[in-house]
Order: sequence, then structure tokens, then C-alpha cells
Amino acid sequence: MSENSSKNVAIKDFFKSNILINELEDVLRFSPDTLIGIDKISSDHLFNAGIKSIDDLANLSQSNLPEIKEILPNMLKKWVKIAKVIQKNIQEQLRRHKKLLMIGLDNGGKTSILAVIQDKFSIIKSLLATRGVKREKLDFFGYPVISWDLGGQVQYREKLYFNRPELFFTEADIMLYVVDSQDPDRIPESANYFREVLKVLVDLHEKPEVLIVLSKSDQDARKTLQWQQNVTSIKNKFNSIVNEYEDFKVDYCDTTIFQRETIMQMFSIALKKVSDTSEIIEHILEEFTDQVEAKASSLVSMDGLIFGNYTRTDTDEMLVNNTALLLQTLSNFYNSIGLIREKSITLDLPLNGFTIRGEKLFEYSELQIPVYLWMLSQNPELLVGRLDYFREQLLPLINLFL
Ligand SMILES: Nc1nc2c(ncn2[C@@H]2O[C@H](COP(=O)(O)OP(=O)(O)OP(=O)(O)O)[C@@H](O)[C@H]2O)c(=O)[nH]1
Ligand SMILES: [Mg+2]
Repeated sequence: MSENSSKNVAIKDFFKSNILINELEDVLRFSPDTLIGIDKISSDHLFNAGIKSIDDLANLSQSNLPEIKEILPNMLKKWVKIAKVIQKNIQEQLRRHKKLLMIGLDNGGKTSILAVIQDKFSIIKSLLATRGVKREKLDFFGYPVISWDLGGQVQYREKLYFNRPELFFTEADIMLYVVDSQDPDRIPESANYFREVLKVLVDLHEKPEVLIVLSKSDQDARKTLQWQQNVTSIKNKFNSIVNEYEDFKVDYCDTTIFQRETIMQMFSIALKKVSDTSEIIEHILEEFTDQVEAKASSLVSMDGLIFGNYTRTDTDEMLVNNTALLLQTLSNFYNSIGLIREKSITLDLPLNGFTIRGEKLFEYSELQIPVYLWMLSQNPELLVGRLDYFREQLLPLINLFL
């Protein structure tokens, strides 16, 4: 992986020591006299010449600098150079962040999902409806994401987002469209909003990855017929809308804030769609799965993050992912009552002729969360001899992804 060399330039070294940089986005709007070497008087002269910010300074052409009689041309040239370095650096840093749009009707659970991802469980109880757009940097296991949480109340939907769509819907990498799976009355309204959003995206030639999140899929609700009907109805409506636009493909995920792993799983599915690293992880999984003559494999952390999987059929994928999730819950339970985590967990299905086996590969983050490789195999002994080789190849990549 090539690292950007300008990443290492410390932006703050260019600024006077009393200048605080909180948000990278703001820096380009700072006035020129925040820079070392530009005093207030020169900055005023720049201002009078229409150069009000570092961005303005950086946008000057070096070969055709304006004449400002109070400022020496060489001086101006140097400042422009510095501003250009800062501008380039910030743009690169911002580009590395994936833009995540959270969209859906009011009360759907968007802000709650973002709170769970950030482990801010305590704020969920007191959440108010989001007013307009709330942007936030998320550090999802070190994966830089900027979330745009678009409050779903009708006044914002009608008067704000669609009036200036380019301000909200451009350059998004991922769109999570959140539908309340326990509110059948509002499914048509939500479907309409979804259609309008897709239309805007098409008009703007934007093509983010789209994931439809069936929120509030709480364990008890899922057992009810009503919930299952809601989900069917949502999928029917949304699929038919998606079919109107040939360019879009969507996936569905269900989440509940009462099981953090469902949200982590949804989020990893979303990130996997836009991340090269997981592509590489999947290649390695594929190679390994073939080597050990297995049918499917999945790399999953004990808190529910799926780093990658490789399967040939949808059934195998469901089998390996769902079993992994279940055995994880069991293993976490054992762990919570003081038992030691097993290195290897096996589920035998002899009548069906296969075994699902989880092998602990390593632990990640300061929290030392175990990461297991799950395999669906007819011949699990083959796996054991090759695990170390696999671990060696994969570990550096996982570290990149995290
Ligand atoms: N049962 C259940 N309730 C949830 C879940 N997620 C969110 N809620 C509740 O749904 C309500 C709305 O949640 P928010 O996260 O504020 O919804 P929102 O989509 O951000 O709403 P707006 O900001 O108005 O667009 C809150 O009372 C949450 O406690 C869930 O998974 N299950
Ligand atoms: Mg909200």
C-alpha cells in the first residue's frame, strides 16, 4: 500500500502557536495571519485585495500573482507556496475519510446507530430529533469515516435537503438508508423518501454504495408475524424502487441497538463495500479456503465485526456467518462467567457431512478482542497444519484494515 508522503507534514507547524486546530475542514477558512510569518497588517492588505483565507491564498496562481504594493512579491510567492502545501495536505487527509450518509424518516434510529458505534450508549436514552445535519468524525477501528446524519423530520426533508441537494448528497461513499422495521404505518412514506433520494443521486450522477438498514429489529420483535410482514413489505417496496434505477444495487441489514454486534456487522458490511483492504483479505481467504478444501470461510471478531468472507454459495455464506455469530454469543457468555476462551470451537453436523470450526487467530485493539477464522469444511483436519502460515499472511493486512 502506498502511503501519501504529504501525510507526514504536520499542519500545525505552519501556524502560530496560539492557533488551535480542532477541525481540519476549518483550517482553510482561517485568515492568513494565523500562519507564522504573516502579521496582522500584511493580512489586512491581503484582505483588501480579496484574499481573505488560506484557501484564497492557495488558489492564487504562482505564475500570475496579483500586485499588492505593500507586500514584496517574493514574500507573497512564499506565502502562496505554503498555503498550497497546506491546502493539498488537508484535501488529501479529508479525501481519505469515507463519507457516510445516514438517511431515513425521523424517529427511525439513525442517531442511535451512530451512538452505538461510538459506544455512547448513555446518550441514547436522551436523544432528541436531529435538527438538520449533524456531521461527525467516527473512528471505526481506526477506519476514518465522516458521518452525515440527516435529521429526518419533514421540514428538513422538504425544505432543506432537496432545495440544495449538492450540499448534502455529493461525494458520499456509503448511504445507509434507515427504515424502522416496527412501524408499518410509515413504510409508504419512507419508501417515497427513498425514491426521492435515489432520484437526486441519479440527477447528481452520484453513486454511493447503498445499504438499507431495517432498524429496531429487536430480538423479541423478530419473533412476531407482524415484524416478518413488515420486513417483507419493506423489501418488496424498496426493491421495486431500486428496479426503477438500473444503476443501483442495494443490500439489506437488520440492526437493533440492544445487540451491538448487529450494528457492527451492518457497519462492516458497509465498509467492506468501499474498502480495498477487505478485498485483499477476501482474496487471501479464498486462497486459503481452496488450499484446505473447505467450502466457506469468514473472519470475524468476537464483537461481531466481519473482516471478510469467502463463499461459493449464498447458503454457505449464511451458514458460516450466522453460526459464527451464534457461537460467538456462546463464547462471550462462557467468557463472562470466567471460563477461558477456547482456541478452537467446533460444531459438528455429521448427518450433513460437514463441520463448522472456529480457530482463534489473534487479538486486536487494546481491548484484545479475539478474532476467529470460521470455516465450513468437510475435512477440518486439513486446516490445522496450515493455520500459522495463514496467520502470518493475514495479520499485517488486518492491521491495515483496523
Ligand atoms: N426498540 C428500539 N428502539 C430504538 C432502536 N434504535 C432507536 N430506537 C429508538 O427510536 C427513537 C428514535 O431514535 P433516533 O436515533 O433519535 O432516530 P433518528 O432516525 O435519528 O431520528 P431523527 O433525528 O428525527 O431523524 C429513540 O427513542 C430510540 O430510543 C432499536 O434498535 N430498537
Ligand atoms: Mg437523529
